[in-house]
Amino acid sequence: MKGELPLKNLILITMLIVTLLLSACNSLKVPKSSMDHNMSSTSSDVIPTKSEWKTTDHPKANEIIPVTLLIKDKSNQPIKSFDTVHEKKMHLFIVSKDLAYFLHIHPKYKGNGKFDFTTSFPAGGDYKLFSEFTPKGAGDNSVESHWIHIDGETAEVKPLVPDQKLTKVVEGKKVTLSFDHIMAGMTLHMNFTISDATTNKPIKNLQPYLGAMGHAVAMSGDAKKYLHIHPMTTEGNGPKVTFMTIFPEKGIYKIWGQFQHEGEVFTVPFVVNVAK
Ligand SMILES: [Cu+2]
Repeated sequence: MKGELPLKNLILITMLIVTLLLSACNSLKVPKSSMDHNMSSTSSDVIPTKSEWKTTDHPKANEIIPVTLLIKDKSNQPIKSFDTVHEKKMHLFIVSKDLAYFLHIHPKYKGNGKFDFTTSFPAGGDYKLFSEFTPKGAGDNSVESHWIHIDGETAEVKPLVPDQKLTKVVEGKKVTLSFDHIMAGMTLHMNFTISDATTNKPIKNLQPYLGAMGHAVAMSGDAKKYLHIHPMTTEGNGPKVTFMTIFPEKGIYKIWGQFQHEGEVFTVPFVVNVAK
């Protein structure tokens, strides 16, 4: 009996290591394909897609605008089934060209590759729409993006300037962003630490939002690179939520963290400079 113990321990330890490695792999879901839209068709996990976007002629600011998009495969056939990822078949992000405006919505699936939604734009100008979805059978999500021009008075263009201080107060929450390092092309950890802005007490009762303890989206200053990042652990409900990602290139990025607390979703933006 005694002689079996070390072997049993060895098996247990091996199993533990394997489990840890497997869970590490799962959490290492760096959205490699979505990092660079142009690269998505070369990733083996990603099914190449095309998209067709339709909206009203000359859409105007502050009007409700219907948008439909059709997702097709590379031979122009509609893709008919999609996986539900983070509770939705499609996640859609709308940003103004200067990244000052940000919206995260979920178009409705109408079948036969077609999604639709309505939205309104706060001012005239150019906006970029990023849709993220996973065709059934694909190992990773695809991203289709589209620029839309909105008629109307334009908002003042705000230049993107990296934040001097990575602490912000948003909707009664004090949020601090920190990194283990912030260099392009290397896996990094990005932490959001959230406390109550009035009492300064750490918030430990964040709620899952779309199946994760938080979501983060990052875009390069030119709105070309798009990253949708999920937390690497769903353990605990705050105050610290850690994300893992890779910024594909150096430069200025805007990051929006989204979290849910007491039934309300709040969005906290930061602008950072990613070094080479
Ligand atoms: Cu979403």
